[in-house]
Amino acid sequence: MDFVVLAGGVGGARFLRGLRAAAPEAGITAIVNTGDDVTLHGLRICPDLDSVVYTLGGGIDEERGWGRAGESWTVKEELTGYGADPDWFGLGDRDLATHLIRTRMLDAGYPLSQVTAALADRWQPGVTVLPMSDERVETHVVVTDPEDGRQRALHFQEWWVRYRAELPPRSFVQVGVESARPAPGVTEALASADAVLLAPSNPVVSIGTILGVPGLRDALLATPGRIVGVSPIVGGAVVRGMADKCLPVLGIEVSAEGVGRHYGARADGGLLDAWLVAPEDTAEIPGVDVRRVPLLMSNPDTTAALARATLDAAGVR
Ligand code: GDP
Ligand code: FO1
Ligand code: CA
Repeated sequence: MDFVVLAGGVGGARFLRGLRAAAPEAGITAIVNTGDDVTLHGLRICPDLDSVVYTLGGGIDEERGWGRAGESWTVKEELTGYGADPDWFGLGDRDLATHLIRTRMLDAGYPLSQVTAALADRWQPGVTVLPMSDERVETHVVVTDPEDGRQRALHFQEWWVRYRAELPPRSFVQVGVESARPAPGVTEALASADAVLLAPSNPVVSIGTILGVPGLRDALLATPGRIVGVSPIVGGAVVRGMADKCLPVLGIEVSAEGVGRHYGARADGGLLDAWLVAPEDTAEIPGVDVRRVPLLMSNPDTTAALARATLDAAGVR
């Protein structure tokens, strides 16, 4: 069996870990969002790729959901000592090694997909980890500056980390997406998938960004398997993070039903054959097989159970 998962960072990574446990014999390919990627202190940082590889490789800091376990922050403190901008992004000493390797390989001309494979070789994630594209696509956020009411764009990471998404977002722009293509292996994986799963990731800046890569959505809809999504909204709220700050920008209700309707029914030109929501939520989505199952990935067992439910909905278990 071959499964493809569209994933962002913490939600995608945890779901992938559960799927790997639920279907150890399956071939799993993760198509990971790269819109969060940023260059800081001269280094290229790929948060969602790193969350996925670190989580599946056992190197993740579980509580943060990003960066390395057992981290230290000496370099960050030294950078602050020099007054080096930016001081609001947490670069851990162990994590820095990943960015140094990645930056060196990118500068040498290797595409991001090959850099990711090289980094994953150390971590042995047990799934194939693909960036959504080898071309740079960066999510920027247009906000209204509270000081002067003027609109300005800032990188998603500055909005998310420096301002904690407190500046009201007017729109999200994927800079560079027009000239991006699916990374090598992406359309091939989708063409031969027995099921494609939309992880419980941020529907706007994770899943939405992946689907915005020209050609990717069409490849997804042409997949022979069923497309099954998992709601990132449980009990009417995000489980963590600030997707509830992103959804309204696209007019999406912060609910399991709202996100499911946004993805839409495959039968009506949307994406979903099935949609998993938590028992405490309801979702009426014509044309979509909605199933209510526990959705909290609070430990390996509940996460594997969620993954199994997803495979049941995909008709592959
Ligand atoms: P990010 O890139 O680090 O923000 O991670 P993702 O985009 O992959 O996922 C973020 C989303 O994961 C948030 O909107 C959360 O609501 C969702 N999430 C986190 N933990 C869980 C969980 O245990 N269950 C479900 N259903 N969603 C979760
Ligand atoms: N998220 C934070 O909230 N604060 C940070 O200081 C921070 C540093 C950081 C460093 C490397 C990395 O791969 C991810 C990092 N993240 C941090 C997470 C990152 O901002 C994610 O893109 C968002 O959490 C949403 O995906
Ligand atoms: Ca992310």
